[in-house]
Amino acid sequence: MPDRRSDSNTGAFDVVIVGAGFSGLYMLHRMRELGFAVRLYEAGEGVGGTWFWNRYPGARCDIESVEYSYSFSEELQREWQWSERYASQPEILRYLNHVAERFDLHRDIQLETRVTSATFDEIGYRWTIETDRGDQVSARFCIMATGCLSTAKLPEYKGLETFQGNWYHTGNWPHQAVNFEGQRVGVIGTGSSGIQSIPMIAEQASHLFVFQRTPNFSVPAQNGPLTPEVSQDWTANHAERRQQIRKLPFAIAIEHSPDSALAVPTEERQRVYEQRWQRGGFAMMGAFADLIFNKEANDTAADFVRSKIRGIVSDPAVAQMLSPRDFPLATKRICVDTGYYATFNRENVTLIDVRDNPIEEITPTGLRTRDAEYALDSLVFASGFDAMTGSLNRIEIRGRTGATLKQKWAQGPRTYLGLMIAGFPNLFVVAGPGSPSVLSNMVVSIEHHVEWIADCLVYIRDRGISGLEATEAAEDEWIAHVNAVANMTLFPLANSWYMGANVPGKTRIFMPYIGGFPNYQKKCAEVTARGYEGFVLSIPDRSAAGAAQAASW
Ligand code: NA7
Repeated sequence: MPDRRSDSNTGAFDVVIVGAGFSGLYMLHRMRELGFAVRLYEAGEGVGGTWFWNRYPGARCDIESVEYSYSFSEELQREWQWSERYASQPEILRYLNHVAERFDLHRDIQLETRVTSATFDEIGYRWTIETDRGDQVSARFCIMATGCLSTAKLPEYKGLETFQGNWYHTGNWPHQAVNFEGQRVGVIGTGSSGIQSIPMIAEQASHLFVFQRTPNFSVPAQNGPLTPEVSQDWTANHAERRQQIRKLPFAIAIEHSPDSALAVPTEERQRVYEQRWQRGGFAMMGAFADLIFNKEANDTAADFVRSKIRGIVSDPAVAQMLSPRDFPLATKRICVDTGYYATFNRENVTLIDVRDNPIEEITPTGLRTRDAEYALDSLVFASGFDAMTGSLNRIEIRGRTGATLKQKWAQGPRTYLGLMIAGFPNLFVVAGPGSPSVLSNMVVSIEHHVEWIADCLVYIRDRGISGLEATEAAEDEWIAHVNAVANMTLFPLANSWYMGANVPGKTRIFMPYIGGFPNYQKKCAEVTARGYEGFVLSIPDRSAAGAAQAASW
């Protein structure tokens, strides 16, 4: 296909992509390979998405580096070597910068530009996209590669503006190293970001106060340098390894036992858990087949982790406070740590329960809970994100009827396959709510979505049609299925960000698809094979405005 970049001079593109993380970068590359005129807008000063913003100390992927990387290019796979089993944020960011340079992506990326609105025009069958830099461009397709965990959420305490020290959110960390040496530091939040950063901050701070509302289950990463054997094996066999991974429920290379946790003797169960604990990371999730379906089975794994906490933490009262009890293991994303529980044995670390003793306000010199006042030099909010819908809802996206996506999603997100939305033709979401996304290896899911979208756009172009829109019926059926599958598991029992429960006022609905990546992939393939079942394909646009656009394919 010819390179159609020249169309960008007119502000009329085939495709506009929003976001330059793992999704946006590969989407851009595919679009260019296929000859589409494309522009990508990115709010950050650099590419990398999640890995651009989350620079907090200890930030690291919880999926193994060899798997958490693109598979689309043989050369890229061969030339890039990861240094550790679990890659740190700086290394992943270096990788994504390498990808952007290697595939010459920067020439179609506009950085430091936030998309503020996207408006569909039914006559021209095109989207008008506006940015905070005053750009106004039009595109036949708009692809949201805006990420699942990109809208940082600050707790709504009064008084933050009066705080005289420095404060940070883990999801929007400064680019310069932050030095906590000799400081009294408070960390609010004990999800994955808190659990990764707390051991690192404890090493620097004169005293670290951890304000915990809900303890989380965390398992050791058992991180270390990536051995040459693993590296070489992966390089030699990556095609086969990737194939195997795509057949696994979470598209993550863990061994899944077919056994029930309740069908084996106690000693055998303990042996299996111990082996998985020593293996590290998400291995625990595959220990038994019924862990996410059966509360009794889940309790055995949860009890095992609680016993580990008791074994590591010397003060029994602190161990008790760190032990999760009000949700089943893994129904909030299990955390993967390095030295988290042992950090609470340090003299300079204090754990404060803010469930029964809530934070009431931030003061000029620290914070005040119902029962006590804490003097702090710095405050770290590890308080999470408006997950899965936050980044889409802050763009004013107006579809065919003039209603916004935010209005449509007031009762929770509704999509067909997590990819498209009834009423919003030619608008695609990469790893959107209703797709496996955060319940899978994100890179595998992202590559699958990018390729599905690319095939769809070629299909549309080849037929000279204007585009396609998901039907309400297909969307209803899919959302019913997403909910039915979720309700077969223990996941809805937790007040998790998967449920929208971490944002006050957000509708509670289980957002990701937990039917497994292979089933999902099969469903998407069937939809395509049946001529885009569940979508309405638009007839060629014969209007004057449309005729001009139709000339583009
Ligand atoms: P998470 O997992 O949403 O964790 C946020 C933490 O912050 C969690 O412990 C929350 O407690 C706590 N939090 C939030 N608001 C408050 C207030 N107001 N007071 C006290 N504590 C609060 O976000 P992360 O950034 O750690 O991880 C997100 C994902 O990124 C993670 O799952 C990985 O996939 C990577 P709560 O549980 O709500 O009581």
